[in-house]
Amino acid sequence: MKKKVNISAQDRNQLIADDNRKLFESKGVFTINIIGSPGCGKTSILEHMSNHFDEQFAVVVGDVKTALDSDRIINSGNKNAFAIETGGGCHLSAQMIQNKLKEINLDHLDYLFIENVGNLICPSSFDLGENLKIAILSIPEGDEKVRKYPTLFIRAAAVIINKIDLLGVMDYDIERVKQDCRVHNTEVKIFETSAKTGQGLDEWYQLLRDQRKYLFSE
Ligand SMILES: Nc1nc2c(ncn2[C@@H]2O[C@H](COP(=O)(O)OP(=O)(O)OP(=O)(O)O)[C@@H](O)[C@H]2O)c(=O)[nH]1
Ligand SMILES: [Mg+2]
Repeated sequence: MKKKVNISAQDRNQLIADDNRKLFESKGVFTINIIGSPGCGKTSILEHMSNHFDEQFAVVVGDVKTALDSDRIINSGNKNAFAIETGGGCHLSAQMIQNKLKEINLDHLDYLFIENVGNLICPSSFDLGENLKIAILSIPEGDEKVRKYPTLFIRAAAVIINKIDLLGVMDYDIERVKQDCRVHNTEVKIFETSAKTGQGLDEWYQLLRDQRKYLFSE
């Protein structure tokens, strides 16, 4: 008789994430898990990419409800955008991504961007099979988020500080925020961007190209 093996939800998520990653890598798709507070500018940056990042990419957007953000991305010119409604869940899981992959043709894609549910806590603990986890902060959120929500910043390889166009009108100590990020990860790459003006996004796009080249030249 087969013995039932109980594994935790986290372990099960990890097994599926590893399968997702193997699939992405076998197709040459570099995958990015984007995590940040509600309203920090995740979708706005992806909209900017539709017109300025000259590579083949698809986007999966997780929200508790609605397909508003994937519709925005489609309207900005990238037809390869897909919504996942979590129905209440505060983060995406590897299983949700695996299910959504049935609708996405990975052949000919260079990148897959996953916009996680707006939240600084839960999404950071669930691997989706990505090659790069990035955190997005924004100036109006205040400059203590890295100190208050460290889990994400321990794991993120890159941090985008968005809405940099608002720096002059907010009390925001950007140098201290960068120091706070480096306490958790001395190697972290930090970008100052504005999805509104496009400032700093070319540097972010270059990092994506460099990282993909590095992964697939091994
Ligand atoms: N001034 C300024 N506003 C921005 C910038 N980026 C985004 N916004 C605005 O911020 C608001 C929220 O932006 P979204 O892109 O929807 O943020 P999000 O992180 O995708 O939000 P959720 O999906 O709800 O978590 C919108 O009104 C954007 O126009 C920026 O760089 N500068
Ligand atoms: Mg969004």
